[in-house]
Amino acid sequence: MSKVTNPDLPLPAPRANDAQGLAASILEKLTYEVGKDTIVARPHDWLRAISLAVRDRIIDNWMESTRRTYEDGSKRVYYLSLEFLIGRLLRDSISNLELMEEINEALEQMGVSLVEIAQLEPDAALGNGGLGRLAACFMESLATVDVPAYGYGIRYVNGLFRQEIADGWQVELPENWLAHGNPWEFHRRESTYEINFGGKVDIIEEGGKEPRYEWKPSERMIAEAYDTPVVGWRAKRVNTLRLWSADPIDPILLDKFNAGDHIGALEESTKAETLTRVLYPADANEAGQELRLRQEYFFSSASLQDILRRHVEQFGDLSLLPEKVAIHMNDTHPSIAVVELMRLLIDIHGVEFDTAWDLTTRTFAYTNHTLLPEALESWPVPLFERLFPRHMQLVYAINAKILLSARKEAGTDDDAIRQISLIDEGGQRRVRMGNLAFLGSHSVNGVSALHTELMKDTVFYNLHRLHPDRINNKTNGITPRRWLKECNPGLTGLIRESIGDAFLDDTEKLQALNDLAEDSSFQERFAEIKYQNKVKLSNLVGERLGTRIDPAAMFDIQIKRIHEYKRQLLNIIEAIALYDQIRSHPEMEWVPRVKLFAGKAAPSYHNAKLIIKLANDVARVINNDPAVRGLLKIVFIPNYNVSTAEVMIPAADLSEQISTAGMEASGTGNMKFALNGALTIGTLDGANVEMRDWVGEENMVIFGLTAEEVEKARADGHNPRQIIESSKELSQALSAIASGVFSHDDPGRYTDLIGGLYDHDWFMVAADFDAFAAAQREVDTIWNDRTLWNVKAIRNTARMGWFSSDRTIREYARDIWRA
Ligand code: B1H
Repeated sequence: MSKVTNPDLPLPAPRANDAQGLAASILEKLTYEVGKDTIVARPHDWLRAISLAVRDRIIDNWMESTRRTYEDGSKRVYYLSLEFLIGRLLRDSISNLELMEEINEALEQMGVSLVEIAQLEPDAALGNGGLGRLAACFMESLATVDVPAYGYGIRYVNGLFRQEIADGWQVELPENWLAHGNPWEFHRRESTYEINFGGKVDIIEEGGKEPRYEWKPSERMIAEAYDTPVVGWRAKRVNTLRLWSADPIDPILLDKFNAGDHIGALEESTKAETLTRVLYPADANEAGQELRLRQEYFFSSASLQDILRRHVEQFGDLSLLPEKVAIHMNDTHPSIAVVELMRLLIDIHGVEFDTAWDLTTRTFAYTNHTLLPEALESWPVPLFERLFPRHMQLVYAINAKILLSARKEAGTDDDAIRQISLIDEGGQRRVRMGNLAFLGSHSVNGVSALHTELMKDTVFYNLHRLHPDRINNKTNGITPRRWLKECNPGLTGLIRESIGDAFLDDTEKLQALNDLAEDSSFQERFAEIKYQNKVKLSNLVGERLGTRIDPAAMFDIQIKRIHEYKRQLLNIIEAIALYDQIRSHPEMEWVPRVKLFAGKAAPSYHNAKLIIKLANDVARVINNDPAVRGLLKIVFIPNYNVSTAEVMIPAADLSEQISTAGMEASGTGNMKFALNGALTIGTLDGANVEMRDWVGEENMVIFGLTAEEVEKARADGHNPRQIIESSKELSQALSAIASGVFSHDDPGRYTDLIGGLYDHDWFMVAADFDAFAAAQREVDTIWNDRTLWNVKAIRNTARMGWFSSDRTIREYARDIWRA
């Protein structure tokens, strides 16, 4: 085995990074890799050639980083995530390599426009929303802060569905990001592992200290690796994102084929291909089907086998595992990895049970991303046992060990034991993945201060009492490269000119902008850049929807997954109330507003899809009413994704972060908007609370019930009907929706949706309505004093530096991974 570095063979000389060298490279790629002459090359050919030339520069750093990690014997971090919402990579890579000017110069010589070509790159949407995008920001920050790390996930052939809006309804279409090939990835045909399912367990040795078991699976397949290099800011380090694809062991069963069973002959192929075919489109809601559990095990097992192989090759000794390896579980989706590591240590490497448990818990850490009960994963025991008979045994063994020691703790009554158990015994017996992740880890973190405190009081109440040091907070962050430097070059240019470049390496240096907030010429330039970004967004809306919007109006934006707790409905109802007000008081001076929405609904989430339809119904009526022309417009932009966000966020004046307090774990869109100089209208939920602490209460518009008040209102059985009847504006708006004013073609369309507000109003839409409407009028007042608005906007940008994912990753590295 000569896998480790061979000092006799140095790395090749790095590629030239000047415009001349880059131009030559691109031409060479176009000719020899794409096989096209410049005369006939199409835009997609250029995209491939440019990407490959850029990739070469990444590889130079990649090899160097990987060698360095081997030589230093450093600890590696492994980030296991079922989602990586990476978006486009070309501009990000060029920017992090600091080659933007050189590439532009090279392409100019060849008459090619980078802006146009870069638009052709598909948006890699291997994630649903915040959780997947966080994983992508973390990968970039890990490389930036120089932590040796691997991301592990699934190479879905079809990422998150493409959303079209047909007659106002969401329609889901397959997404095909690999249609033109993927220039960034390397297929590692040699990095394959066998992944098994089903079958039975035999005892193979009973005499020793512990009996030994052998799993005899009934189904087998192969996991194959695809590697994508992830380059950090200024190319300090390049890490690897390793995505697994499933393959059959026998692509074709020849005996079946020869017997005339042509379909049956491909059965194994189909089974394997199905496994890594599509991403489940569930965001913070149930995805509980057998195929999902198979996906979770498939990528967990492949990743662990890969991690152990690398560790044993380099260090030999498994007792060193917690010192050299940190495995992080992004939510409970990979939590079966806890049991898989136990199985590999015990059954394959012959480690004793108690030692294996000690190594496992010292190696794993877990992040919780939601408290919503419908998103807490658990699997029926019969299903778990059928797919993973050996793991089921181990779950029982772990559970016995844990409950036995929990019993000894003072204050652990039967009820506490029931809650701590890995098995939910109420009704159909289920394996609780949250408890498994918690107990299998030495660290369990929440994603904002509020969320972390709520974790201790709610879902993990008893586990926290048992392990009071385990839960800790790591407030989310966003990468300032993609979410400021690349998406908002205008603002970035102004900041560099004004306070220098230091903020590019340390976003907290943005604080220097505070001194310029009152400077009128700086305010003007800041506002002009915002205006230009709004022109760009207006053009996009014009092109995609044929709707004209005025960049001089206030751009009020809510973009995120559609979910009742995120309360797009509250926002729409308030828009209707405003519409009524404008019509009844045309003599008043209304602030011209464009309210923009975008976001996808889980295909099976009835109310979320109805809310999309409502937004479109309301938009049609309002946008066609001459009475409010120029004062109010509603726009729903279809197919929200990372690339759309990159255009919308820099163009926002107002950021809507209005979830029911206590329900949004953190939010990260909230951070992106504020960093780009939008004011937030929001509840005291998730990371909004910490944003208020940083940017100052006077620079945000906070409204509504607190998490505590929501809990109390629910416990006391609040009376939404009474609340609605006592608010004239609200009851008028609700009656209009419920009676079919916006749905003449189907007047009863919204009866149930609105009825729910009268009956229970679980999400406190009615309860928060008046406060929200008042907050919106406060926003209008600030807008009317444009200097005041600009000062607040600048202070937002100046004070958001702490929310960089570099800071978050440094905290993880220091407190959790010790890397
Ligand atoms: C978040 C999810 C999520 N929390 C289940 N939970 C999924 C749950 O496919 N599934 O089954 C997919 C996603 N996503 C989000 O994580 C939170 O709602 C946000 O508040 C948070 O900012 C984000 C990142 O921490």
